[in-house]
Amino acid sequence: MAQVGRGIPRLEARAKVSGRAEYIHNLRLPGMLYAKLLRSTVPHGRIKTIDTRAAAQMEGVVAVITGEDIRKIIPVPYYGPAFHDQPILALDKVRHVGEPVAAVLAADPHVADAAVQLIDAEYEELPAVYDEVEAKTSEAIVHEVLKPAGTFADLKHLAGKTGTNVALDYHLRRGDTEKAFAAADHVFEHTFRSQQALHLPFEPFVAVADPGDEMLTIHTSNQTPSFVRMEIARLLGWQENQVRVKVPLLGGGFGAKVYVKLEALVAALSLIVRRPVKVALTMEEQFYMITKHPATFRIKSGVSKDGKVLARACDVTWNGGAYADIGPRVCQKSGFTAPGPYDIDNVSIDSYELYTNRTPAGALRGFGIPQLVWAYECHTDVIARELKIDPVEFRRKNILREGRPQATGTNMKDAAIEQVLDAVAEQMNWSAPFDRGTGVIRRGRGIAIGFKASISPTTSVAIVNVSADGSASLNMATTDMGQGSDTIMAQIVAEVLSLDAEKVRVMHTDTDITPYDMGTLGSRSTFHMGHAVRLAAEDARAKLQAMAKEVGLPEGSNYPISEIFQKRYGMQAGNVIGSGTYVPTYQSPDKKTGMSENVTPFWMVGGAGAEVEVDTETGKVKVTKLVNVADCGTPINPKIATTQVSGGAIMALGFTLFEDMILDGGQVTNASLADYKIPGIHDIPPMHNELVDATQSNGPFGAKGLGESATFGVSPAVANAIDDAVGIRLTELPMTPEMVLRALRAKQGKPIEDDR
Ligand code: MCN
Repeated sequence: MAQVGRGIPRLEARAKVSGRAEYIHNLRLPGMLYAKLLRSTVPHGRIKTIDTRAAAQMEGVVAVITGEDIRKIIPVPYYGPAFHDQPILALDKVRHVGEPVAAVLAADPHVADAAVQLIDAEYEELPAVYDEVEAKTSEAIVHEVLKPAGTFADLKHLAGKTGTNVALDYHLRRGDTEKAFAAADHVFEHTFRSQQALHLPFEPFVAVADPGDEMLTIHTSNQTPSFVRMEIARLLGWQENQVRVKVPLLGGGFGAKVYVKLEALVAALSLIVRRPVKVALTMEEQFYMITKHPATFRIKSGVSKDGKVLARACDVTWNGGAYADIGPRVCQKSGFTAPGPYDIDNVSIDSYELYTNRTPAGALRGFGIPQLVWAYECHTDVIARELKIDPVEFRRKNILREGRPQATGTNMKDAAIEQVLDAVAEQMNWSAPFDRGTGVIRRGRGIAIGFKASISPTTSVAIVNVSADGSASLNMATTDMGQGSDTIMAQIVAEVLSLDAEKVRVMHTDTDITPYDMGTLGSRSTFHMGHAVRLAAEDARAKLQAMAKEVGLPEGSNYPISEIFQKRYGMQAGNVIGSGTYVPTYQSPDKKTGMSENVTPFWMVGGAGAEVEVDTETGKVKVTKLVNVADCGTPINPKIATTQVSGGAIMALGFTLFEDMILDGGQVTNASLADYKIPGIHDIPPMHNELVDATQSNGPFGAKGLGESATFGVSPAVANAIDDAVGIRLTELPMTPEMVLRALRAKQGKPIEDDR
């Protein structure tokens, strides 16, 4: 029976609903201490003193540790995937409110918490900058010196800069935009902004470090265990094999738990006290760890009178916060898709990653793409309306089709953009008349489409171990954070070895036994690890076939695997081990022009359609229908794949209508789930979630990534629907009732006075 394409339940479903599934928050080790953190109260300042005496004297406190204590065992205690800019605990300076400054260790977490209150830290405050555009010219410099990490092939070009807040600038030039703007019948220019928001996995960040003899084990809720091992070994000056990283299931990650988060801290603390140490953040502390980039996007298009986009200039400024994390990659990888999935001959892109004194920003489900689609799909809709061309027709006219070059020069292949657009339009019943209402409640509808390149080049390695009874287990470092990777990888092994997927055991990451993977991020696992797993299973199958031949079984016969082992070893004994490594081909963009003939192994495509009701008296927007369509090539597990679409869309709906990290003088004023609202069950509209019938020709079994695709189009689809309903164009996220009402009143010539 075919295993790929089966909509089987998740392999771990029973363990999850019965409470037996393994999570780090439940882990307790003998002699383990809990660490609680003192966090900076100022957004930017020089550390004058940290008085830990009172805390250290409190009964039950084992140690109080500062950055200077860490420096004694790790002389250069800075980490990061792009720049080594982040200290394990603040050193010399603090750069955002909430930055960890000191840690108290105690066997009782409540004692540690109470002792934290006794630490007295004094700072000399420095001028701070919060806005990404202001940061370009601000006198306030967040980092005096920058040291590129040099870890990843695609970030090798990062330069150490001084005297500026720019972490990375990326530029692309194609054709001649200025000439094309001059020749165009119409030129449109808009600026869109998006807010700082949070991942908020329901399992907050947590890690435990357990020191051994010249050896350290880290148990962590993390999406990139192989990187964690490398980075901790680098910090300690150890060999990789002296660090063991174990990752069980995650209660969500959404990009927050990539690279090093708490791991360097627990490692350092545990090595100082020579005992296991756990750091488990509260929900509130998540506001100070990692966020979604706020962005300002200036977009300008030259359009012919019949609606062909002739030129587009994109200027995107990303607010990376206090530490770069993976922001430079967001700036570049997402930056080059800024003109949208459109066939435009003349394009210029300038994309800037800025340091500011906010909580750092990194990867959040979509890796910058939702911020871009928000801008280019609102802009596209305004143009279509101004030119009185139907928004679907306008997009069809300009869409990037198979074989045509994207802005970078890479030819489009297997990107079902038009199919996604058509499916959204069909599900929205676009060609039928639409009742916009007449009274207080007005109705409207809108659509949007977006696309994303995959991160490249990256490596995945897998091992398939076939036992003598014919069962198989899979060793890989992909983290299942809820997206269903364990299940679909088992399906791939089962497909190749003609087993039932339910019989394949997937080992959770333990870097002592699971081989390297770049990370569970950028929706890369199904494609990259999927290939590595397929290759490992094929390798095992080839070895089994060779063994069958060796014991004299006729070629092509379908003897059960267990019988081949029986014949070979005379009993139930032995193993067959297959391994597979996958690295796609890639050409890095030219430094000057930003061009590349092979910038990504596949394109992800997602589209959304929204119907809304706008209450013109209160500004409240109710989404009454949400259509989400994505192209994932072949779905390996159509049931789980569809939940990826609904989950992504609901998350995006939160960023569209509610979620916003509010800052006042650098202080986050809504750092709790009481004040920061994510969508509840009542906010979820009737939804239609669909995967188009497509194949990724270079993908494993025709598959490619999907985990982020449904986040792309929701915000602009809702904004376009609001415009359709009441004729207002919102340019900032989230679109709260207050924003809507202000815009409505401004349109009526009765603006609400600003009392903020
Ligand atoms: N899938 C499939 N067939 C395909 C593609 C995908 O069946 N052709 C299904 C599989 O169940 C697969 C899942 O979709 O496990 C996602 O696959 P893929 O797009 O390859 O993404 P990754 O496994 O690399 O997961 C990462 C991706 C990202 S980047 C974020 S962020 C994210 C996401 O997936 N975070 C999630 N989905 C999430 N889902 C949950 N529940 N929780 C998160 O934190």
